[in-house]
Amino acid sequence: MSARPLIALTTSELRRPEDVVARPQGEPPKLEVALATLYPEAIERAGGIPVIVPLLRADAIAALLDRVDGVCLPGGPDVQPSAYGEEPHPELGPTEPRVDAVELALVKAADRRKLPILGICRGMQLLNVARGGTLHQHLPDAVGNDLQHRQPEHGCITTHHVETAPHSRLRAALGGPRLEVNSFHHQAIKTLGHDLTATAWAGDGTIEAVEQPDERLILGVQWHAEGLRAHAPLFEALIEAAAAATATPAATPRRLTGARRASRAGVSRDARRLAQAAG
Ligand SMILES: [Mn+2]
Repeated sequence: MSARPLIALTTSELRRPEDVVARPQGEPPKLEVALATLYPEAIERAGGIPVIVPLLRADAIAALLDRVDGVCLPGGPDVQPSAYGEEPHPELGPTEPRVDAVELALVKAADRRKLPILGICRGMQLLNVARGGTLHQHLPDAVGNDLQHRQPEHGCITTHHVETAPHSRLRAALGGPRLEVNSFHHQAIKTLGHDLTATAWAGDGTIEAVEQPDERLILGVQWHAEGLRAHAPLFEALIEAAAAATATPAATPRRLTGARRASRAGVSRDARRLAQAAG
């Protein structure tokens, strides 16, 4: 049986001590990383093993990415506009520049290693910024308020639809030209980053999904796919791509025994690490 792919799952939210509820028998409130459990659950259900990534220094990011097979970027706070050369808009939400720096470095390191990436909500926006794209800091300024992109309903409820591009991975994964999605964002992609193409749009023209139009799986969706069971195929696509990226066909002929296969895979992985040591 082949190894289950390891997926680096970043943590984009920090909870300040003043935002943490003190429990009578608990530890005193302190700075915490926060991540909805829906993300690791979706990765595990799709066949991967989530590796939850805290704030790391650059050398640790490189060392981590040498050992994982794919990346998932979750939702979270607004991206600091200085990351794409803009001044803050009055409606900009709270930002976490330290988290931005770690995640932007992680995307660039993943790109150097050609790892598959799935970005969700902020994750898609961050992927776009890492590739040199820009964001609408407050979407109503660009498209008005006819369509509610910040729904009050629970994440398992869909509130608007998107039209998908023909021949896109997105349409292939989820089927059909029209998808029902949830929506929890007040920012959106303004200009696309390099090697990204839009593959879904809301009725008001908002870009709701991006991908890289080549063999490598780079997928971003503006909605919270981790909360929609019908969108599990997006996580399955990530795991499949991660498994394929790690497999080295020449090193794993079918007739090898399990032990020899593991040993060969170890050798090829070490070679891959050496080759990528510069990155
Ligand atoms: Mn939306």
